[in-house]
Amino acid sequence: MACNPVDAPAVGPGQGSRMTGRNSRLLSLVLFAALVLPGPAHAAALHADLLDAAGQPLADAVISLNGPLDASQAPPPALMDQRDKQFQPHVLAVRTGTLVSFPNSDDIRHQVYSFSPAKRFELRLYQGTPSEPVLFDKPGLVVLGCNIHDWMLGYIYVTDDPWFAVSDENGRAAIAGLPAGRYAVTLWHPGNPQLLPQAAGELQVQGQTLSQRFTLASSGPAEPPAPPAPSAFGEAFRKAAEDAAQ
Ligand SMILES: [Cu+2]
Repeated sequence: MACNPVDAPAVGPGQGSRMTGRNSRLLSLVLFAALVLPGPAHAAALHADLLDAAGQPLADAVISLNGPLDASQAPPPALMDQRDKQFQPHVLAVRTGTLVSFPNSDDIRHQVYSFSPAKRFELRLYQGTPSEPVLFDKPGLVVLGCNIHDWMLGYIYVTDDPWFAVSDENGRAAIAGLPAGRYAVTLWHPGNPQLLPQAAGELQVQGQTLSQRFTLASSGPAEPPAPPAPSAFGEAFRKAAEDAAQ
């Protein structure tokens, strides 16, 4: 790292003034950023109500916005948990380039996999948190399954859009910190028959909080399938499968 001043081998009498020059350059960069980049005072929030075709609130729907600024920093890591033999959350939205960890909060083992073109992977049968998170480096939909529990179904929606949110059980999704500008809106929900994202027009943001309704082409709420009721045969079969996999 020859360009790093800390590693520079020569410490001469000129260093003091060099550092001062560097500091003043840094200061002007900070001032430039403060003048050019939109501050919190100009940032707006979007409160979206996501509804199905019948006007009912849709949980686990994704809204994403493509707008005036690209997010250049690496996206923060994300979590897809496994709890009570379900993926938790049912739908996780992340930006392309996100590292996702798959902790297992159950006291049994899971074997998570996906055959989706956006990310094919398999985590060997495990308990606790696997050491390596998985990098989601292509936009697209990643459908998750578990080799031990057939009903386990989860979705990771990977988007290039810098702003996105997943709706809660009331169909509400909030996105904060939006600079003023025009945004292209995209919606997605696992109840969509083709699992395809849906363009939803443009949004003009001007520094105020916006409340807006969006209707998704959806066949209705997509509840995660429930674990099958335990039966003597089913339990014995499951145990045999788990033992065989060990
Ligand atoms: Cu499982």
